[in-house]
Amino acid sequence: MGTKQRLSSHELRRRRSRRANALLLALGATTTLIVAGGTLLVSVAEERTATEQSIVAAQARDASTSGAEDALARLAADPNTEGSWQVDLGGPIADVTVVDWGDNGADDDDDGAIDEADEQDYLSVLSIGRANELLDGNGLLIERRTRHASSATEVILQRTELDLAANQAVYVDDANASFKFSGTAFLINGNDTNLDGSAGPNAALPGIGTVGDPTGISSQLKSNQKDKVIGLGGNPSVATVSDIDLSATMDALRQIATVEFAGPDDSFSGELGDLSNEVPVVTYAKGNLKLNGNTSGCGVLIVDGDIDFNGTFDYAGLVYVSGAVRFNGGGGGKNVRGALFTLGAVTGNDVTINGSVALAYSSEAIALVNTQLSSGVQVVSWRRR
Ligand SMILES: [Ca+2]
Ligand SMILES: [Ca+2]
Repeated sequence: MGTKQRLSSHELRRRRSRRANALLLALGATTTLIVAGGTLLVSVAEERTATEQSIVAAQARDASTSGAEDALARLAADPNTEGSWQVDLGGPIADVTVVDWGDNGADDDDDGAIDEADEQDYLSVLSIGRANELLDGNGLLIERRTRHASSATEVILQRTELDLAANQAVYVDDANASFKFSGTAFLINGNDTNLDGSAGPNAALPGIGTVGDPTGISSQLKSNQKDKVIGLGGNPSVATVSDIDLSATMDALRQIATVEFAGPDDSFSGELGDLSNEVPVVTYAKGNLKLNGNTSGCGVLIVDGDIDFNGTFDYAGLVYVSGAVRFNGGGGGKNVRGALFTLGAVTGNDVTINGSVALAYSSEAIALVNTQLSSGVQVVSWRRR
C-alpha cells in the first residue's frame, strides 16, 4: 500500500478553485496594465499633437510680427511706402499690406466720412503670418497641412510732419561771410510773401539773418544796394538771429530725400518737385550742384557742397547749402519763396548775388512743405488678432 496521501474530493475542489482565483487575479492585473498602457500611449500622442500645433501657431505669430516689423523698417526708410508684399521667413510667410487711410476710399476711423482730413495722416499695416499654409498669387488657399495656423498683426501709424521754420529769408551761419552783391536787380525780402506774390499773413522777418554782429554783412552792400535787402528793421534788413544747427538739420533732412544726386559734381535742369501743383519733394545732392536751363521745384533742396544757380530757377520751399551759394548773372530770373540757409564756402565768396534774383521769406511755402512732407511715422497702436 502506498503512503501517498489521499485527498478527499472536497479538498481537491477547494485547491482547484484557489488556483483559478489566483489565475483570474493575475489576468485581471495584466488587463489593467494593458488598459493603463493604452491610455498612456493615447495621451502621449495627444500631447505631441498639441505641442506641434502650438509650435505651428507660434511660427505663424512670429511670421506675423516679422512682417509688421518689415513694414515699419520700409516706412522708416520711406514714409510714403504703400502696397502689398510677401516676406518669406524660411517656411512660414507673412503677407504684408500697407494702406494709406487718406486715399483708400474707406472710412477707416468709422466716423461716417470717407478719406476726410482726420484720416490724412494715418496709415495701417496688416501682416498675416502663415505656417504650413500655401496660397496662390491671388491669396487663395492652395494647400494646407494637417497642422497649420495663421495670425494677424495690425499696426496703426501716424505720419509725423516736418517742423521746419525760418527766422529770416536768407540765413548765413557766419557773420564774417563774404558776399558779392552785383548790380541792383536783386531783392532779398524778409516780408512774408505768398506763392502768388501777394503779402502773406506773418510778421516781417529780417532779409538776411546771421549769428553775431550783422554789420560785417550789411557793410558789404553798396549804398544803392541797401534797399535791395528789405524786411524787419529795414535798409538794409540784416540782423542777428538765433543760431541754427545747420549740419544737424541737413543731416536729418537728407534721410527723407527721395531725389538724390550722387556727387561730387552734378548738373541738372528740370523739375525738383511739382511747383504748379504744389507737390513737394526732398532733394539731396551729395556734392556740388549746378542748376542750368529751366529749373523749377517745390520742397526741400539740400546741397552738401556748392550750388550754382545758372539759367532760370523758380522754387517754393527751403534750400540748405553747406558750401557756397552762387546766383550767377544771365540766363533768366532766380526766384525762391520760402527760405535759404548756408554754412558758407570753404574758399572764395560765400554768397554771390548777380542778376535778377528774388529771395523772399514765405510762410505759405514753408507750411506747404511741413504739411505735405512727413519726417517719418510713429506707432499709434499695435495689436495681434
Ligand atoms: Ca480712408
Ligand atoms: Ca472717416
